[in-house]
Amino acid sequence: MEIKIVRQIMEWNEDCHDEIQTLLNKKGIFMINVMGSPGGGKTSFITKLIENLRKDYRIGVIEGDIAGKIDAEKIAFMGIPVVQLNTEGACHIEAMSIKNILPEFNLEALDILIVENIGNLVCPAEFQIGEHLKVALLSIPEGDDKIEKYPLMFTKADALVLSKYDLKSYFQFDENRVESREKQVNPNTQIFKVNSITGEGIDKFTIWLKEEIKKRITKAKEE
Ligand SMILES: Nc1nc2c(ncn2[C@@H]2O[C@H](COP(=O)(O)OP(=O)(O)OP(=O)(O)O)[C@@H](O)[C@H]2O)c(=O)[nH]1
Ligand SMILES: [Mg+2]
Repeated sequence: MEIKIVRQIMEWNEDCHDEIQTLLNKKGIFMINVMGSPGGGKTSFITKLIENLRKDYRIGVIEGDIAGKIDAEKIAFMGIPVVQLNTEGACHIEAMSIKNILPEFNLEALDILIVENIGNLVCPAEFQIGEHLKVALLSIPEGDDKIEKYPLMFTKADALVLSKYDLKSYFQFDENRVESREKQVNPNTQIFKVNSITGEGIDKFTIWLKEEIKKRITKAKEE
């Protein structure tokens, strides 16, 4: 079976990922790729995370959507620099798009760049976009079988955020099933339980993220 075209795109994309990382490392910017299903709670999670981080870090956001600027408007409303990327049909963001968008930001005035990927559990997992960290959201109403059905997303994730955790009592969601499956596909993934309406659980994620950023800075100094 021929998969040439896909392979070429992946190789090309991989180069671009490295190029972006080199630039971001030079500027001291930490990039986070937030992925998950449509409506899984990505924007809500990002806004709560920004509230926690903004006193210590200068944050920028790239909002990925197939169309429109609804999410970018929510971020702009917070006074955070944001660019909306419309993929016009593509189900994931590619590194080249990020590279093209970076000049839209004042990179000297950024510590963290958060990218909200296109709502999809499949394609975004396949493409590196220059990020230092991948966060996968799985909301309670989506069901506890998603790691088995969409393993790549959860294999690649550095953090698994169980979002809409406040809805747990309304759904037959077996948390142990999710946790044990995640351990099988990626024993290094950190699991967090959050309610992005009240902000419950975001503090724990923030503490972990700050540690990851520190580790990256130490590593960059050694390089
Ligand atoms: N109860 C509850 N609702 C939530 C939570 N997080 C998000 N929601 C709701 O879920 C809906 C979708 O949230 P968004 O944050 O827009 O989800 P998204 O993943 O950014 O959606 P797309 O960008 O369209 O893929 C909204 O109505 C939110 O208010 C949560 O933790 N608990
Ligand atoms: Mg969104």
